[in-house]
Amino acid sequence: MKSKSSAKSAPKRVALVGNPNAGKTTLFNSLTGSKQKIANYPGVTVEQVSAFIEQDGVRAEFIDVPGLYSLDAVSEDEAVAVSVIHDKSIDLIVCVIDGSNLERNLFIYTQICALGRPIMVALTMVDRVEAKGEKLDVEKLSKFLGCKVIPLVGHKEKGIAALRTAIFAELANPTISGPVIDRTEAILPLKDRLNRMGFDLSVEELKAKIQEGEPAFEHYFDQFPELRPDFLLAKEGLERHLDPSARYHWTSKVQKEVISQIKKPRRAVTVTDKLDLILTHRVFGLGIFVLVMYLVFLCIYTFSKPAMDLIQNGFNSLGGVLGNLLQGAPVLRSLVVDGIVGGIGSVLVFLPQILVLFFCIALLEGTGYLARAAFLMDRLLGWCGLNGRAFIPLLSSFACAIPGIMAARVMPDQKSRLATILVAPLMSCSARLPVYMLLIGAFIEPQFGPFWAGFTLFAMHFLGFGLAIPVVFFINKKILKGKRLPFLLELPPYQLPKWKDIFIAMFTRGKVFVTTAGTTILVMSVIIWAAGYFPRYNIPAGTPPEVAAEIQLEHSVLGTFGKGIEPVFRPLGFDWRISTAILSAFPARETVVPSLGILFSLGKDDKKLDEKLSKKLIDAKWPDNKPLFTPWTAVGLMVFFALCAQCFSTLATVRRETNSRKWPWVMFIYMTVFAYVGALIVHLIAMLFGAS
Ligand SMILES: Nc1nc2c(ncn2[C@@H]2O[C@H](COP(=O)(O)OP(=O)(O)OP(=O)(O)O)[C@@H](O)[C@H]2O)c(=O)[nH]1
Ligand SMILES: [Mg+2]
Repeated sequence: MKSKSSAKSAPKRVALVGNPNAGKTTLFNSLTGSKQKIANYPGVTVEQVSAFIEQDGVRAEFIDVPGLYSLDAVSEDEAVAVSVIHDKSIDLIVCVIDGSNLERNLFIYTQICALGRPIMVALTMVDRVEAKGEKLDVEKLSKFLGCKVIPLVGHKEKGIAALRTAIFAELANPTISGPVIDRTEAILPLKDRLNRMGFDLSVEELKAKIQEGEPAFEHYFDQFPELRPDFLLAKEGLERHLDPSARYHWTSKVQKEVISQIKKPRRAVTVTDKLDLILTHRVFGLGIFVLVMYLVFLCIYTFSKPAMDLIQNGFNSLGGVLGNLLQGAPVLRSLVVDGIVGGIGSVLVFLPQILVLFFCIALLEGTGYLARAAFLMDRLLGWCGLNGRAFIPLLSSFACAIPGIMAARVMPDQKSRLATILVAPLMSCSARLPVYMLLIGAFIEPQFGPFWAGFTLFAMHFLGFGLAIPVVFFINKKILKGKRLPFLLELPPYQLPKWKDIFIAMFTRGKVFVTTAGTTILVMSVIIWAAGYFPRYNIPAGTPPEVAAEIQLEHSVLGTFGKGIEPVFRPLGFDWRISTAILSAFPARETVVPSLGILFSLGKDDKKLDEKLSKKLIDAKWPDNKPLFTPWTAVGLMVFFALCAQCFSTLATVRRETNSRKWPWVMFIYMTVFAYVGALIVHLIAMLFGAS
């Protein structure tokens, strides 16, 4: 049989550890074919991730961990990495060291080495070393470090094969680390004395005896008081926690020894400094930041149109074909055409926008601009407790609150972390995008043109952010009384976008969006459809189909329920259909789109199948024949969705991250109140202007 013996033995475990932003995840993805998030700022990876690969019959588990600067963990993500380093079941530690920042990156290496674990080094960013006009002597470095060193250009996969081979070779025959900084010198005086007294002990033997802490050995020096000072010196020298200055001294010595300037730096290196003069400028920097954000929303609005139309037409034809096939079975036909195809289709048409949004965010994260944005915001808003460390989680919450809330793990201060978690969902995530796009496309753009359409989209995204400022201020002052920690975020060098990383970001999020459409939204659509279709009402023959559909819907379970809750939402200017759609969106916000779709088209004239949902909303009427939606109603509904906490997954994530039931409730209640009051204010303003 071909079965390999190794397949039965436990897989070997390999951990990739090192400084934040050193390129660990880039290596992890290349080695294992995974699709973990990569971006150009410290603190991207916040949890432990692993994947298995096999080479020559040896199976190995590769583990990617959050980055850390030293073994003294202060935040939760660092604690994860430290526990992996101390985990005795790890067979090999691959210390990932950024060659262009050698001195600083070697610090953690000196600490790991003192643990006496199997170790090797992956030296990344050698392309940046070259760009600086420097030459790094890899062999010399390997001698200093006392282990194997593999030079790499992570994102170009240069050196990956060599790294893989070296890892498996080390697994078979590991190099055990010892302290790289020689502390045995402290033993020498004692050794000399003992040797002179006729005790022939080597440095190693003496070291072992002192470190074992054998009482008999220590008492021995009571008999020879003149030896005691030398013994204490040796003991202290070996045991003392080597202070950081000694480590820095060593790392800077190594840097000087292995790196030499051979050429002038390439222009690209100085570009970072020049760009930062403008982009982190007190005034210009902020202006550019606002402009960049505006451009992002303009791109989302304009670039996705053609793809959207394509998907829309695809779903319409699918509905048409299936409708014809199921001609003989009206219930099934309505379920498939109105419920399933209509429901999922109405959400999936927004996939292009989601992808454009993620493209833009990945671009900002990948070039290194996001770290600057955090820096700017810290300067602007530090006073209210939104410190710089909070901004990366908040800025990524514009994509999705869940990774944003998890990214708050990098915050060492638990109180600020909680405050950040509580406001993260106020940032307008991608799931709100379909809601905005539908309403802006129907009520803002046709009447006010593309400029105001882009502006509205921008304003909806700004709203939650603007509200987060007083909320954090209040939480910090009144509830948590948090203190402010100084903001220290390393600003990584700017770099050109790495298309592969951007693709990964778009792909993963696109997948989540489509999966949600195929699961939660599918289920909710079917429920809404069924509640609107049953029970069948006896409509007198001869009623026009449009009116018949209306009567049926009003007498269905959905209609009865909707009319029941209408008074709650009536002050916001919403009728029972909008109210029902809002409630149906509790599991996931974007469900409101198919719900509106089903509510406004169920059983209507089939010939209007290819009519857009926006058209149906425009045509919707109050019983007194006034249009249901004015631009104000649309804005009110958007404000509601910008502020509400309708995302079950987010609440579950908050429950997990805060380890309490209280905080998700606090979040849900305060956001719902905000949403309601926000929409109410919009409606009152509309009435003031006589527009409603
Ligand atoms: N020029 C250059 N860039 C690299 C190299 N390896 C990685 N990068 C880039 O460096 C940035 C950081 O890479 P990541 O793999 O996310 O770093 P990480 O160590 O996992 O970072 P954390 O998860 O934050 O600890 C990304 O923008 C990568 O594209 C390299 O060898 N050369
Ligand atoms: Mg990472």
